[in-house]
Amino acid sequence: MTPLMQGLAVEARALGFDDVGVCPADVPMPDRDHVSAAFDDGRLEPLAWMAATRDQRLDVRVRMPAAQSVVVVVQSYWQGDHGAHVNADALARSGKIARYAWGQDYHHVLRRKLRRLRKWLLERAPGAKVAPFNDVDAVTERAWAMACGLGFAGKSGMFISRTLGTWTFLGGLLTDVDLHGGVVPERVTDACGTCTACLDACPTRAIIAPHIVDARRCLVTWNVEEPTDPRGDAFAGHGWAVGCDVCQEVCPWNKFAQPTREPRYAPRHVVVDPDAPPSAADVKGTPLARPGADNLVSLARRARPRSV
Ligand code: B12
Ligand code: SF4
Ligand code: SF4
Repeated sequence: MTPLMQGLAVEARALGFDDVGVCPADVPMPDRDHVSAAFDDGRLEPLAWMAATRDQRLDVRVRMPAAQSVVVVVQSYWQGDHGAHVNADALARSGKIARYAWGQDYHHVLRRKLRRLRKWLLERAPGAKVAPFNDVDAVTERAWAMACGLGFAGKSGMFISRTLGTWTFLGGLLTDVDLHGGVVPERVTDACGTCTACLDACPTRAIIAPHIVDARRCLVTWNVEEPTDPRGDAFAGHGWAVGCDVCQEVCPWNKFAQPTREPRYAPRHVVVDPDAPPSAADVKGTPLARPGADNLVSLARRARPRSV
């Protein structure tokens, strides 16, 4: 790691990121063949927008040919269980919202912080190319978090930090500045051991084998990404109106979860009550805008079919 990267890491932590790492952009992307296979086997088929950027997802230098470094940041969003924020009656009659979607949209929060990190770097490396990425950008973030030595991908597919668990968002910077000084970080070895809790608990058997999530079966595909697609009706909501946290709730690595330091993630909505759903104005600026306010009642009904 160069002195410039050491400074950037201090800045990243001051901005509220909980971990940060860097690696050379030309290291082979971890799990590249597995990501490629997910496209070939049709597991990502409902997410048509991904196929259009397949090449970039397999190689960051397609996105930025001059890239020298990949910086990855990790931010905890852990705020406890649903029961800590809503009473038992409301919980029983409502569809649950996955924890990532309780507060302000993480895309807005991370993007703002990453833009500030980019500005910090540009002040010290004028004229450099620096491209922030987060979620919707075609960078396979879990793979690069592993390449930066920040953790490993569990059998659930989740990126697991040994110090933060799984309740984290990822993002980063792609840049033509050499921030690694030729040092390739040591990888964190897979530490699932003999545990199979996530495979056993997944309500739709979407984790079809260790490390392999079939997006065609994952609840999140049908209650966030494609909420109106009739194919989603094949899967009951299993209590979840938006997203699903089951494979994280059972993960023993989450005993290391750290409470988020981000006030903008303070819970606004933790359940969708089908009799009192949030309005379009209520969900503006939150991840609930993705499935859309118009779909929340039907998603809550699918989550709790007997309660309506
Ligand atoms: C498409 C997508 C989805 C899809 C498909 C998920 C999937 N597992 O493929 C759907 C809509 C289902 C989804 C669900 C969720 N997502 Co999502 N999603 C993405 C997105 C945009 C791309 C992921 C991707 O490329 N998938 C293709 C697969 C093949 O790649 P991968 O998931 O990265 O898998 C890695 C490993 O599992 C491993 N691997 C894959 N197959 C195999 C096979 C073997 C044998 C081995 C050894 C390894 C291996 O290789 C990959 C790279 O290392 C990323 C953001 C991004 N730009 O990367 C967010 C992202 C992965 N999602 C995120 C989150 C939070 C979620 C949910 C938890 C949301 C929720 N609570 O409702 C769930 C978790 C479901 C799960 N168990 O994975 C976070 C994950 C953070 C973390 N700590 O891991 C990300 C990084 C967004 C972000 N910026 O924070 N997601
Ligand atoms: S998010 Fe839910 S449905 Fe998707 S893999 Fe995890 S437990 Fe299964
Ligand atoms: S629940 Fe167990 S098998 Fe699944 S990711 Fe966590 S440690 Fe690994």
